Amino acid sequence: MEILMSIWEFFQNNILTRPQFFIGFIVFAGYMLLRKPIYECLAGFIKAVVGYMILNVASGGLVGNFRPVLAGLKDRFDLSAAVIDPYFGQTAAQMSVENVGRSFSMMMMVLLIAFTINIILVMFRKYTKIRTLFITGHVMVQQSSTALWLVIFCFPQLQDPSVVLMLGVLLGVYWSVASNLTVEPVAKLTEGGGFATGHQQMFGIFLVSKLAKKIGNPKNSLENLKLPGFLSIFNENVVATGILMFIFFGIIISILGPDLMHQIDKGFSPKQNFLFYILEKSLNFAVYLTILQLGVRMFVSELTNSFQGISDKLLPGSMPAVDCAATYGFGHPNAVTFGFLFGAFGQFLAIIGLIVFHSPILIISGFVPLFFDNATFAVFANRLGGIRAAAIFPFLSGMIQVLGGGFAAWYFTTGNFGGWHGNFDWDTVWPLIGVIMNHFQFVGVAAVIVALLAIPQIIYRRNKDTYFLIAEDYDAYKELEAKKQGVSVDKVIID
Ligand code: ASC
Repeated sequence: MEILMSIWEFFQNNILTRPQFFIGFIVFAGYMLLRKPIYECLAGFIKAVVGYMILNVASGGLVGNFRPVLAGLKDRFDLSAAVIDPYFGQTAAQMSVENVGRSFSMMMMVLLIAFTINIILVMFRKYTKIRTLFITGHVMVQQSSTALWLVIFCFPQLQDPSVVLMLGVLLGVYWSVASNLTVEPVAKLTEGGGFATGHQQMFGIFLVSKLAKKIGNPKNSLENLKLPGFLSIFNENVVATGILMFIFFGIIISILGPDLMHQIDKGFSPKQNFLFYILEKSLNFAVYLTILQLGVRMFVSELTNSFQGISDKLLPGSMPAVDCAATYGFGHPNAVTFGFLFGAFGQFLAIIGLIVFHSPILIISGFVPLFFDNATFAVFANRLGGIRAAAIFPFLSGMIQVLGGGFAAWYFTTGNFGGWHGNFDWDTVWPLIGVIMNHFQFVGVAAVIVALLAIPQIIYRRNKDTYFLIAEDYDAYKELEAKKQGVSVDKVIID
């Protein structure tokens, strides 16, 4: 047992929570299975690892740069408000767990069990219909933390081993089922990119991809937008992002004022002019988005090529579920910015609503849900429902994030410690799971697990002929769809 635990600890510290290596080893193994020469396997490993690390630089830069700016609003207005952001949520969950005298270190065991459950469900995919392995390590840590508090909140008497076991199963089932929901939307967006999304808004991606075509028209997408006159400069992503963020963060940073900014941002040198500081900070957004796209392209192309080896020989019809940002390289670059801004409108409107209606809890926007969830929704929505859908869904999502997150921070009391997880699934599906667990106790947990496991079964039953094919061989899937539609492959409509 002890040896097993130290192997797990090694794996967890060096690979699981460093997804670049996880992806790198998957690429290496994939190329080996394709019988590529060893030097090509090694080259693939390095490109995948470096690509993922570039993505990390970008998302870390975005988060590090802009999270304090939004959270600063709380200090500026002296609010006792909860920040809806997974980093704040993780801290609040840890403080909640420790506040009732329980050990937070259980979280790591939860991670082990949940990950094992995911592997088992994929191994038995013939019966479970689960095609995805969730490998976004830092997100898994955040989710285990919040979910640990939910279980302790609902079952205060339950002993540690039972907490770990029950939550491990519940979370493992959620990772498997939710990431599996993104297989079709991601495969269609990326034209067989060979991955799914394993992040914090998987139910949201599924919903958006089901509803987007009902709301808008893919012909009116950002790709086809022709802006007249001077507005045409907005067609260029760096320009559009730069200008929009200068306005957006210009307003927020001006509200915070230079004194507070000096306190919360050590990078703001006392010698720097405030306006130039705002300009630099805002344009950083465009810098990181450009870097992000570069990293994504690099690791995704390696993953796509190499995963053929794994899905041919090892786990047919399976794929890795990775960071949501991996999809950004496959949409219009402006969709990402668009989603962020409309998400912000939705969030701000809902926050005003909380103030006006004297909500028992106040919420401050967190950067991670605001940007990463809504940018992701816009990328999917734009493909299927054009600009209209890319505006409406992030806007609605923004409102849902504040209202659902506000409810959760109040109901599960993490608001007392200043935060809640805040990403889309954690403002919708998880508060619901929590309320069910709280009311119906063990029966509730069992019902949730059964309901979750039924989802892939239902989807499978609806698309028996293509269910595994779309994950295994996208070209063959397209051919089959073309045959069904009675058209040639280049005319087939995949929506
Ligand atoms: C998260 C989180 C991040 C970002 C990043 C996006 O949920 O914790 O740091 O999203 O994964 O690329």
